[in-house]
Amino acid sequence: MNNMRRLFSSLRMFGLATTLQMAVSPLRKAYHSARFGNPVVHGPTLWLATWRALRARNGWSPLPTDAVQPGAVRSHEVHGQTVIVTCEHATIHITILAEDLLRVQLQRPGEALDHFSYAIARTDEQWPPVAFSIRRGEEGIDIATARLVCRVATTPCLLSFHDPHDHRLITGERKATAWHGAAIACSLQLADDEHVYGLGEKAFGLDRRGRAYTMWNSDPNGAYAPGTDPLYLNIPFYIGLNNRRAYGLFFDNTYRSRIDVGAQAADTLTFQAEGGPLRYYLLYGPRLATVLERWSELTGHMRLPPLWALGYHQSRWSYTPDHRVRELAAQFRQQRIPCDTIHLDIHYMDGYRCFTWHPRRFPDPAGLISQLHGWGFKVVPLIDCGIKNDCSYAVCNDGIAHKVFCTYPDGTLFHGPVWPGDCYFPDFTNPATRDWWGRQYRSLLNMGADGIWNDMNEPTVFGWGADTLPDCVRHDWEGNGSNHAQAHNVYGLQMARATADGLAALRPGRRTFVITRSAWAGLQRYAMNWMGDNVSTWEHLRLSIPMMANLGLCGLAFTGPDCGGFAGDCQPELLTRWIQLGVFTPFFRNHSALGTADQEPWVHGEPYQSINRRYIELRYHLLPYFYTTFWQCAQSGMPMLRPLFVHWQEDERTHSLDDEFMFGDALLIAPIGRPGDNQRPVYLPAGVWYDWWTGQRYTGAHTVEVQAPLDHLPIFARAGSVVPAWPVMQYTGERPIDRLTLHVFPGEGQSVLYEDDGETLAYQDGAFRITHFNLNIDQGLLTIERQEEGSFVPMWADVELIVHGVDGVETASADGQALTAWQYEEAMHSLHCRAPWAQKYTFLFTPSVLQ
Ligand code: MIG
Repeated sequence: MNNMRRLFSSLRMFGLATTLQMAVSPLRKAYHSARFGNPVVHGPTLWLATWRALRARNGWSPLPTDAVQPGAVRSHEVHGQTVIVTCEHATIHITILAEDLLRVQLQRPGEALDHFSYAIARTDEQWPPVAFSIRRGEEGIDIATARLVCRVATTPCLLSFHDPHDHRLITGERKATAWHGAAIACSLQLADDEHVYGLGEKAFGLDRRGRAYTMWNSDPNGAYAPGTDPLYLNIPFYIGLNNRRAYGLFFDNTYRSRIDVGAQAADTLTFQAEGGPLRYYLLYGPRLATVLERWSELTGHMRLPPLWALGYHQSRWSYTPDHRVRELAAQFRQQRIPCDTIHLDIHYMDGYRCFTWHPRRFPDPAGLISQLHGWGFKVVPLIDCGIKNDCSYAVCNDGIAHKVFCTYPDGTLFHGPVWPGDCYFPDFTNPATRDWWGRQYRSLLNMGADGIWNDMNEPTVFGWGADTLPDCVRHDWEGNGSNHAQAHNVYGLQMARATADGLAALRPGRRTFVITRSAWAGLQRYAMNWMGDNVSTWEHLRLSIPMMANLGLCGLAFTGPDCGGFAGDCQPELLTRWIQLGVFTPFFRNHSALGTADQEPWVHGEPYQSINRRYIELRYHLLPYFYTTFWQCAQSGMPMLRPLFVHWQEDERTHSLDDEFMFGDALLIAPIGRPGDNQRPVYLPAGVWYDWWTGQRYTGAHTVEVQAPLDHLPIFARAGSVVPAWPVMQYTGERPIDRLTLHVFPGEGQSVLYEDDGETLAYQDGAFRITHFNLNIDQGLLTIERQEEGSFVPMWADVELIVHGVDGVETASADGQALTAWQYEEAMHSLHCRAPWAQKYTFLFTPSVLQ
């Protein structure tokens, strides 16, 4: 029944040719299976489906009882930063990379020791050596840095990790590290009240505890539902919050694997992989911010995107033909709804051939793009990874000539159906292929494309059910040779890398914008992702918050869902609430599937249209603040969108809270996620808070009930912060920006503003400006002191101060000069005044006002 439905919808969506391809694909697979063995993974489809279903139902079975373990410790020796522990059946290498960062790697007899990983950005030599000591105590061998102790119990060998005060962080489970054939497993104990976060893109709530997850990048074959696992992007990195102390653990293994977070046994976390090394990195806090910072050093800092990427993006599958794209662009400007970027989905191509344009639908792409540029838009076309097997298609022929495509072990090319029909798949683990791929973008860039959207790169091959390349397919793996079982999970990561590096080479000096659906740990140093095919439902709106939060904790902070939902028709109220949330998602793109109702911000008329406009305008108003949060993330790995426990780690009430979040240091956002709701409870953590809209003050550490009619998104600002803003513009290139607005929330605290040209790499050579604000309040006297570093000169000349939550001022000054031209806004309880860019501002309030 399901298959019939799928057949029908595929006939409608991909056309006859592709559907036929799909139909013959099982036969081809059966043939290859007979020829190359490995029936489990690319065997006949029925076999495969049964196997999948069984596996899904039963979960993975643990390694058999005769699995081998390291056994008792025989001896240990130190080699540079590594302690080598020799056990009866294997050797364990414990490398001290930093005081709070260790790598543990198991070496089985006959196994070469290999640290290579696509996730890791920093080689061992790039970590400055740190001191450590080795003590033999009663409980085993203690390998201690100033911040972390790794205790090796000796009979049998068992690792545990402690802080310097001997608080236990984690302990290996007895009989924990084991292997059987190629499969490996490693178990750790979870504390009773321990929370577990991370693991990449998972369609579940914030805390990962109590479930088992599969790590195998997959297209769920149409939209996913809450609870669908796995999805497109998996990262075997988790953060444990154990007794309020945070640590991170990265299982650096790309094979099909599973992480059981207390599902089988409530107090055990087990990582199990079908192959590859048993290697993990341990990152110790105890502050979460420290773990995030180390993680970003280990896997690489986020690339600073161009400013326009922070604007509003509009997409659909697909805006076609060209005049529809023009009409769309014109609508935005006529409606005066800000928008920076239009995405072009697959129909712009000629028969889904990457790097081509459809001759009738898009006869003059360069002309179209230059017109859109003239209106201030950027254009981001989609490129899939499958290259159509077609002897009249230059990219295909060139790829064959350059040997860039993946092959079976006997050297014949792997091919399988995707949108264009039968396709070849570039091997992105080959540096030469990545270069070749990067060069393919030349024509798109010459026509004016501003960024690139990579899709289907799990990689997905059509079959009956989501499918991919067989395990036996060969990969170059940087010249070392490997197969798809190992390369699968990094395929999307390496494609995004090839794309980003290609763009950077073609446009030196300019920042790149690459969006990808699939990836693995470390993506942030090349590109960003969106969260795939969701659905236009309230459930999906709510789900997107913990999904983004956990991706951010894994280093992939620049992310977002399809705003308004991909599959299904979006109802007016849902779209408006989703746009309100979208303002505070790092990636703000409205996208919708083929055949769904229009979803642009104006389609539902009033009152929705005006509210939608007002909120998209708020995004543009706050761009300097957003941009600063991106810069902070690029510096220190602190995500833009943060679950509350990132700042209030000690407050247990934040540990599972996933319907509100912080955006940056100053703003707490509490979206409305249910139909008809016009109020909601909001938990405000310790401290003083201001309602963004009314200036009302709240004392935190409790829950408040907030009114939220359709035009109201609850936003709270932390006392003691400065939120920088600009006048609203239609697109980020609209110039000049003549004024900087500083939203001031009285209290004590520090804030920062980061500025640069938003486009080039000149900031890497010092062309930036960082402004620090220091707020103080003393008996009604509010002082804002400012310090700056860097040489960048912004284009605004004028400053406006808006002091929130006050009822009147006695005197105000800028560098000692009285400020007189101030206005009072009754509804907002705020004071507005123009001022010079001074070193110090003071406001003396009527004493009763700020208590
Ligand atoms: O199999 O390019 O997730 O955003 O619109 C569907 C068409 C292929 C999947 C992407 C979606 C995109 C669609 N693509």
